[in-house]
Amino acid sequence: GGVHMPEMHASALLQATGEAVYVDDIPVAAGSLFGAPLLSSVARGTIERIETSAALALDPSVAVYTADDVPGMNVLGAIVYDEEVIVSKEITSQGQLLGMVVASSADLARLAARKVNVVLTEAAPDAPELVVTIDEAVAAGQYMSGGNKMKSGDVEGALEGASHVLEGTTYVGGQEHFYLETFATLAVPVEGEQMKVYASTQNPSKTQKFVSRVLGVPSAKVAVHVKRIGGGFGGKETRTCPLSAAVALAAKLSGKPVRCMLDRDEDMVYSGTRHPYKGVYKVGYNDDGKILGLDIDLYSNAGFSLDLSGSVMDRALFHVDNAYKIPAVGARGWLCKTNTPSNTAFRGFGGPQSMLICESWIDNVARELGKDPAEVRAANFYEPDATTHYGQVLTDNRLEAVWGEVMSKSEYETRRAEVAAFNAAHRWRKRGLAAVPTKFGMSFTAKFLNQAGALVHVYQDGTVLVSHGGIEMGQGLHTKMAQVAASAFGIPVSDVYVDETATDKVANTVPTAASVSSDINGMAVLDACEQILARLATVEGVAADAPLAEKALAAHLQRINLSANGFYKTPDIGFEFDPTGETAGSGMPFNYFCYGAAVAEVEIDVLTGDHVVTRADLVMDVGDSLNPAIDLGQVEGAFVQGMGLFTTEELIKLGNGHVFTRGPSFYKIPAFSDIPSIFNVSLLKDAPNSRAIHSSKGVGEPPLFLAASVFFAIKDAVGAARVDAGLGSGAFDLHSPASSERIRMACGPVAPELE
Ligand code: LUZ
Ligand code: MOS
Repeated sequence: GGVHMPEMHASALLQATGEAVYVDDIPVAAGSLFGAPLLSSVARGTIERIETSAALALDPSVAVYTADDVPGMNVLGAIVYDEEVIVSKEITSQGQLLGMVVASSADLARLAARKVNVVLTEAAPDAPELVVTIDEAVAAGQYMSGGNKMKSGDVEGALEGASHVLEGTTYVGGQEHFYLETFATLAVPVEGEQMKVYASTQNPSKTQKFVSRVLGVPSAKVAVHVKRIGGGFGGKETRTCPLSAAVALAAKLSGKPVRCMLDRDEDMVYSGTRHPYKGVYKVGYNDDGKILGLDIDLYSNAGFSLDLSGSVMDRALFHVDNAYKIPAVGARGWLCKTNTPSNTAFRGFGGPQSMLICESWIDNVARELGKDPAEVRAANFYEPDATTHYGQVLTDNRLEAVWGEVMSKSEYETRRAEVAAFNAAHRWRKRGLAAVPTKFGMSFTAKFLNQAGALVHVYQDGTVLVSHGGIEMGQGLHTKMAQVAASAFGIPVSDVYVDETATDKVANTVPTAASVSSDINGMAVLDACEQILARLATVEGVAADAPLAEKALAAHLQRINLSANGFYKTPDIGFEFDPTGETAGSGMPFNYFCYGAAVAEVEIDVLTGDHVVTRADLVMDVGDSLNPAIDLGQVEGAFVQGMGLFTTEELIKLGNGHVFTRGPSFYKIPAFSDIPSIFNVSLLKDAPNSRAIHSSKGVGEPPLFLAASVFFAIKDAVGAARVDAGLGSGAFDLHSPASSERIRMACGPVAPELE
C-alpha cells in the first residue's frame, strides 16, 4: 500500500456518499450569522454613499459592513497591494466587493443585500472610455507594469534569412473555473482577538495574512483551516483571500460566527477567470518546415488589478516554444488593465494560452507548405539535451518517446487516410485529425514559492497523523502523502491519516498550485518521517523489524519524541529576467519538465458548426507515478477541462463591462456526453525522474494542453470544408474557443448565392 500503488482516493467513498465535509457542511453553531456579499452592479463608478436603512429595517439581525468599518488595512493584493478588500470609493469593475451584509439566515442576508442602495456619482461627461477587452486596452495603451520580455538569438537576422515569414494573430479566450464548490468561508471569533477561519481556498497562509491585516490582529491569533475544497483549478489560489477577510471582519464586528458561501452568479462575477490572451507573431521558416525565428507580443487581459497576472505572463513567455527548438526568439508580455474582474491563476497558468498560440502558427506554417501539421511539428522537436529560449537544458527530453507511442497507438497514418477518404465523400460533414505534443515546466516561477513543510506525529498504537502544507482539492494529494508516509514507516496506508491543512499545524505555506504539491510536500513529509525513523533506531530493547506500534510505545516509555517537522526547498532553481528584455535572462526556472502527446479525431457539421470528439489517444509522462489510478484521473480530467477551454466555454462580457456569462445556462462546460467516445489514456512506462519524490512527476496542469489536439482536429476538419468552399488550403485563423459559431463561419460559404 505504499508509493507507486493504485490506492483508491482516501475520501472517495465519503465523497460518493455525501459524508465528506466541506466548509458549508460544518454544523451551524447557535447564534451564527450568514453573510451575503454586496457586489458592484456596474463596471465603473464613484460611490457617493451607501444607504442601508431599508436593509436594516428588515430584521434586527441585519448588519451591513463597509470599507469604513475596516479596522486594519483595506488595500492588499496577491503580490502588489493595488486593490481594496472592500471598495471605499472608486469602482473599477463589476462584481467588486462593496460590503458584507449579515443576517440570521442566508436568504435574509441576500434579501437585505438587495435592499442596500449604493448611490453613485454621475460620471463626468469627459470620463475616458470604459476598457473591457484586450484590443480596447491596447488602443488606450492601458498596461500594468510587470510584463517581462526576453530575447535569445538574432531574431531580426533569422526572420530576414528565412525563405518565408508568416505574420498572424491568435486570440485565446479565458475560462471560468467552475469548481463545484463556490467560494465559502466560516469565520469564528474565539476570544479576545483570536479568530478561527474555515475557508475553501488553495492558500490558507495568504488567507491568514489577509485576515490578520484587515482585522489588524497578529497572525499568531488567526488560524485558517482547510479540510478539503470542492475544486480549485487556480481560482482559489488568491481570489478567495479578500472575501474570507471580509467574512472575518463581519465575525469580528458582530462577535458571532459568520458563514458565507457565494451563489454561482456571485462567484462568476467576483472571482475572475483564466486570462484571455492575444498573440501577435512573426515566424520565419524554410521550405522544409524548419522554424528559424519567432517574434511575438503576448497580451493578457489582467482585469482591474495585478493579482498573479505578472507570473501568469512569465509562464506564458516560458511556453511560447511549446515543444519546439526555435533558434531565435523575441517575446514580450503586455498586461492589459481593464474594467473587468481581476483575472487569476487557472490550471496551466498562461502556459495553455501561449502554447495554443504557438500551435496555431505551427499549424499555419504547415498549411502554407501543404504539409501535414504533424510532420512539421515532429521536424521541429527539441533534440535531447537541447536548450530552450531561456537557456535551460532539456536533460530529460521525452518528446520522441511520448510522440512515437501516441502516433503508433492511435494508428495515426492509417486514420489520416481514412479521414481523407471520408472527407472526399462528404460535403456537409467533415472529419479532422490532429496530433499535438506538450512540454510543461515544473516549479513555481517565483523562486520563494518552491518550499514546503510537514508535521508528522506517530502515536503509541503505531498510527500516523500527517499534516503538510498542501490542500486537498479532489486531486488526491492527501492520498499520495499518506502513501509517502506509509512507505517510509513500512505500514499500511490505512494506518496513516491526513486530517486537514491548517496554519497552526504547518505555518507559512505556499499555495497548493503549479502542479508541484506532491513534489514539495512529499519531500517535506519524507523529511519528517526520516527524522522520526532515525530516532526510532535508537530505541532500546525492540527488534529492528518489530511493528511500528511496538517501537512507538517503547520510544514513548524511553522519552523519545515521536513528532517531527519536515521541510523541503527545491534545489538549483531560480530565474532572473533581463529588465532590458535584450537577453534571455539567467538561471533555471524549472526543476524538470513533463511531456505528453495526444491524437484527437473529430467530426464537424459544416452547416451548424457542431462537433463531436470521436476518439482521443493520450500518452503522458508522469515519471514513476506515485499513484497511477489518481494520475490517470488527473490526465483524463485535465484533458476534458482543456476541451472545454478550447471548444465550448466562451466567456462573454458586454460593452459596458457587465459579465454576461454568470451561470451554466450561458456558459457551457463539458458534459458527460462530451467525453471522447473512444478515450485511450496511458502513462509513459519506464520513465524515472531523479528530480522529484520517489522518481515521480507532477501531473495537475501538464496534460491540460493535450486538449489542443481537439482544437486542431477541428481546424483540420474546417480546412477540408474550406477547400470544398473554394477557399483554398492555405493558412487561416481559428481563434479559441472553437465554438459552433466560429467553426461554422470558418468553414466558409455553404451556398455562395445565399450569403
Ligand atoms: N502559481 C504561481 C502558479 O504563483 N506561480 C506559478 O509559477 C504557477 N504556475 C502554475 C500554477 N500556478
Ligand atoms: Mo494553479 S493554476 O496551479 O492554482
